[in-house]
Amino acid sequence: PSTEQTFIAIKPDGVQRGLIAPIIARFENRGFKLTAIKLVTPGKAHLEKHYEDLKDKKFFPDLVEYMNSGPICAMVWEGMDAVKTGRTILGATNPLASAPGTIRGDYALVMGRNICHGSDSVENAQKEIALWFKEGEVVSWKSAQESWIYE
Ligand code: YYY
Ligand code: MG
Repeated sequence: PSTEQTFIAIKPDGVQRGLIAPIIARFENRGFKLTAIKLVTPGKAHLEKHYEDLKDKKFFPDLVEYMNSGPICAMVWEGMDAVKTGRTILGATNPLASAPGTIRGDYALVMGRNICHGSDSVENAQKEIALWFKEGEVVSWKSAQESWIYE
């Protein structure tokens, strides 16, 4: 099976609204394997680094303030096509454009409270995992379900 990894973070609104378990369930139920998880408040500088590609956008200060407004549940999920499929599970950036059945399409209405983050490329996933997790916090393990999820 693929060992592609993606960085998924439940943003402060998702944590405050009690959506950690339902979001985790969607990734688990699909067949992805959790390899790292922690609840963190990493601070402004870290969040600015995480979103550094967006630093010139007009919404950047509000985005960082929102991300800095409470704990974030940071995770690494592993499995086949994890990056692209993770984005599909999340839905479109603008929740109003997200299909029902996606996390944003089921739980959110506005872009500045869109519940969760997911890496947009394998390269960015690797960068984000390295930014949010220390060596050793990402656990390599074999799921007992593996042969029932992959052929
Ligand atoms: O990857 P994704 O989260 O779907 O969107 P990005 O374009 O990377 O933007 C990151 C974050 O910024 C988005 O989740 C909400 C916020 N945002 C915004 O508030 N207004 C926009 N016009 C675009 C993005
Ligand atoms: Mg993005």
